[in-house]
Amino acid sequence: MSDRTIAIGDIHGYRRSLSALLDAIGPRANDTIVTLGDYVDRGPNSRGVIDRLILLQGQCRLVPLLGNHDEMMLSICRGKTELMGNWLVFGGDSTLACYGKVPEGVPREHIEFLESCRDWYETEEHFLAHGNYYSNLPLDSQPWELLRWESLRERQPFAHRSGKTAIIGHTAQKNGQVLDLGYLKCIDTWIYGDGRLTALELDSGRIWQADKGGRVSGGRQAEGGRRKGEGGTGKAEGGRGKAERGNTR
Ligand SMILES: [Mn+2]
Repeated sequence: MSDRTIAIGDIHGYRRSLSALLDAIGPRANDTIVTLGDYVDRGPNSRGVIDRLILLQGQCRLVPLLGNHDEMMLSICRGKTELMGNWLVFGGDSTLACYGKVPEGVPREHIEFLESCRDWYETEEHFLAHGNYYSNLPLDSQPWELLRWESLRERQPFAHRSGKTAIIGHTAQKNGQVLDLGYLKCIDTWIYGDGRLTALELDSGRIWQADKGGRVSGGRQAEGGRRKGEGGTGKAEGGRGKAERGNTR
């Protein structure tokens, strides 16, 4: 069997959904799994998610990216306690509760995991990032603030000049479906709300989804070329994009 590259969207503390998804995928040693970030906050078991990802490192090649929520947690664990109020508002309270309610409760191994996360990754035909990108800048010149923090609701980019398809998370698709613009796929399908956790095999377009209870659907091919703009400029969640934004350039 050929080696697969599989992307997994924003997990946000839903360990049960992640485990169910991984059971369905059945990672093999030569597979590459790229997790798009936002492992923590909002859901019930952020600590369990990081534990499961550390375990996954022994089962396949794991490439974890850093999301804006992971960045906040890491900054606070490194002593930037002035960010604490902000973090708690964004769902950090549920994360902290997993670690004895204090940042000092986060084990060294978990901090090292977050420190090992990168900002983006590329394959022959795809590139992967948490939040957004500039279409006209080379991949290695993208500002990290943009990669981690900017929502598609703030700005929907054009196709990247490399010709590679963008695979991103961060902008929750509240219909639970992958946003597919052809040149860009957003696979944050709102597990912390009413949605699901999504995995996408890049070459085949195969999709798996798990709900909060760990029920898995899919293994089906993606429908190609959904309508342009769908889900990219939602009205209902206009406020969240602003609230989530931590940096301005
Ligand atoms: Mn995010």
